[in-house]
Amino acid sequence: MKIAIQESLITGRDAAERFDRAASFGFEGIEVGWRNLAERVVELKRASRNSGLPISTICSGSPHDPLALYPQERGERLDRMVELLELADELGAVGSICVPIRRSLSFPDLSPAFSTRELISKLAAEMLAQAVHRTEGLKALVLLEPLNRYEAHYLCTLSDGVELAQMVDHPRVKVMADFFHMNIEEADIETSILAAGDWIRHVHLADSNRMLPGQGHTDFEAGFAALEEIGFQGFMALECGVLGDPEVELPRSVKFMRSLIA
Ligand code: LER
Ligand code: MN
Repeated sequence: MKIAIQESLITGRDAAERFDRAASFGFEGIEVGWRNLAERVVELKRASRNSGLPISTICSGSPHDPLALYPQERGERLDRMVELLELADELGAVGSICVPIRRSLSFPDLSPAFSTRELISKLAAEMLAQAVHRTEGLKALVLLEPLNRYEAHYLCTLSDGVELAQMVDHPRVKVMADFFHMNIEEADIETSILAAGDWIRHVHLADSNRMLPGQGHTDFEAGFAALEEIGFQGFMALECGVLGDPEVELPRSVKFMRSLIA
C-alpha cells in the first residue's frame, strides 16, 4: 500500500515544488484535481518524472457526476468523464474518481414503475457502461466513490458501490473507500472492506474529524489490516485538513501511517 496526498494539500509555487515537497515528506504518490487538468499535463508529467512520485489518481468534481435529469446534460457530463479517463491514462494514473450523483440533485419517484433508487441505479449503470465503452483500450479505472449521507443519497456504503459496479460488470469499473465517509456510513469498517475485497482499487484517508490520520479517533490499524488482508496494493491518498503546521504534521502523519502498515 502506497501513501499519497492530494496536490492541493501541499504548498508550493508550482507542481514541481509541490511534488518535490511531497516526496521529501515521505509520500509515494500524488492525487491531482480536475481543474485545468488538460492544460497542466506537461507540467504534471515533468513534476512527476523529476520528483519520482507517480500520479495516483484524478479527483473529479460535481461537473463530472454522470447523472442529470435531461439527456443533453447527461451527454455533456459523459463527455467530461471521458476526458478525465483519457487524461488519467495519459498521466499514468490508476483511474479517475466518480460520484454518480450528489445530494444537490433529486430524481423523481416513478413508482410503481421505478423507485427513485431503481431509476438512479439503472441510469448510472448505463452511463458508466457508455463511459468505459467510449474509452475502450485505456487502462484507467472508473473509481466509484461512496459518500456520506450529507453529501449523497445514493452510493453511501462500499456495498452500494460494489452493487453498482456489478451492474456494469466491466473490468474497468471498480470502487474506492474513503475513511471519512466510511466512518459515518459503515457499521464496521473492517467488515465492509473485507466484504468489498478486490473491488477496492483506491483509498482516501482522513481521520474521523476529516483531519490528518492520527488527529482524530478512527482506528486506522484495523482498517489497514483489513486492506492488507484483501491484498490491496494501491494508493491511499490524503484528503483532509491539517491541525498544526503542515511542514511538521504531514511527515508525522506519514510516519504514523507507515507504523500501522505491516
Ligand atoms: C467528497 O467528500 C469526497 O470525498 C471527494 O473525494 C469526492 O470526490
Ligand atoms: Mn473522498
